[in-house]
Amino acid sequence: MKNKKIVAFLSAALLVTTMFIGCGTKAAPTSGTAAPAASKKIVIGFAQIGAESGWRDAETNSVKDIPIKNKDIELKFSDGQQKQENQIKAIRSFIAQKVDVIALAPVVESGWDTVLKEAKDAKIPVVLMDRTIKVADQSLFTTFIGSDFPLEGKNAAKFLTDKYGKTGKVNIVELQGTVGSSAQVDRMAGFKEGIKDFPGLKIIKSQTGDFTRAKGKEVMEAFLKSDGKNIQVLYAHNDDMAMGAIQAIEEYGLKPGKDITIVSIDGIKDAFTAMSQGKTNCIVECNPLLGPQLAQVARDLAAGKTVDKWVKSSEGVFAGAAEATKALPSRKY
Ligand code: GYE
Repeated sequence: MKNKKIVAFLSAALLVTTMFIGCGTKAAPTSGTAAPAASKKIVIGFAQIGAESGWRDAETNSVKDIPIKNKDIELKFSDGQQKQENQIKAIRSFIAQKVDVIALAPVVESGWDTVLKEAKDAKIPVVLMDRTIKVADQSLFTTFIGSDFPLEGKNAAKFLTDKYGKTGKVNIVELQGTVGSSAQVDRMAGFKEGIKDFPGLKIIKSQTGDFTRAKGKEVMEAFLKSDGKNIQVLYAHNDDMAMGAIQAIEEYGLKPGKDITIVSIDGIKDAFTAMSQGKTNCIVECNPLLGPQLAQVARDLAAGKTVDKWVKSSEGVFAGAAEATKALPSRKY
C-alpha cells in the first residue's frame, strides 16, 4: 500500500515535470525572425509666417509638397499669423516633439536669440526660410535658403536709372514690406543704394503696406491724395502691394504703368498678367518654391553632411508687356 502511494506520487511528479518541460519548450523562441524596425522618417517642423501674399502661399504649398514627394520626410506645419510670439511658441513645440530639423521663416529680423539657443541646446538644426535674422551668434542657425534682398532692391533701382538716366526728374513713392523684416530692410537699402548717384530720382513718400494687397491699396490712396499728379514712379517691395496700388491708381483716374511707372518684387502670376496688359512695368523675381531645397538640406543634415550657410535662389528681372506675355505660360506661382 505504501509502495503504491510512492509510485503514484512519483508518476504524478514526472507528469507535472514533463508538462512544464513541454510548456517551456513551446514558449521559448526558436529562431530570431523578428520584423525589421521601420526606417525612421526625417521630421521637419516648419514655422511659417502666415498667408499675407501670393508669394507666401506659393512657398507654403511648395513646403507642404515635401512629404508628398519625399516618402522619407514628415512635415509638421505651423502658421504664425504674422506674430513672432506664435512662431516662438511653434519652435518650442517642435523642440518638445524632438523634430529633426526646424525650418523658420522669420517674420522680423530680431528677437530670436533665446529660442534659437534652446533649439541649439536640444541639438536641433535651424534652417532659415526666405528671410534672414540678426543674431549675435551665427551658429544659432545652420543655413539660410532664400534670395539676395539687397540685390533685388538694386535691380529694381537699375530698371529706373536705365529708364530715366541722370537728367530725369522723377518722384518715387515706396510701399515697404512688413516693418522690421529683412525683406523690407534690405529691399529698401538696396534700392536707395541703386539710385544714390541719380539725384533726379527722389523718394518723396515711403510707408509700409505690410506686404498685403489691401494695405497696398489703402496706402497708395493716401499717397495719391497728398501728391496726386506729382508721382511718377511706384516702387513696391512685393507684387501684392503693387496689385492693390494699381486698383487705387485706376480709381483715382490715372493709368497704372503709363502715368505712373511701377516696379515690384516677387513674380506672381497676377503681376505678370498685369504687366502683359501694360499696367505695371518691371518685375524683379524672388523665388518662393523653396520646398525642394529644404528637403535636400534636411536630408543632408540627417546624413551628417555640412551644408552651405546660404542656399541661394537664382532669379531674373522681367520688364514690359512683351516679356510678360512670353513668360506667363511658364510661370509656376
Ligand atoms: O517677397 C513677400 C512676402 O519674405 C521673400 O514675404 C519673402 C517676402 C515676399 O510676403 O511677398
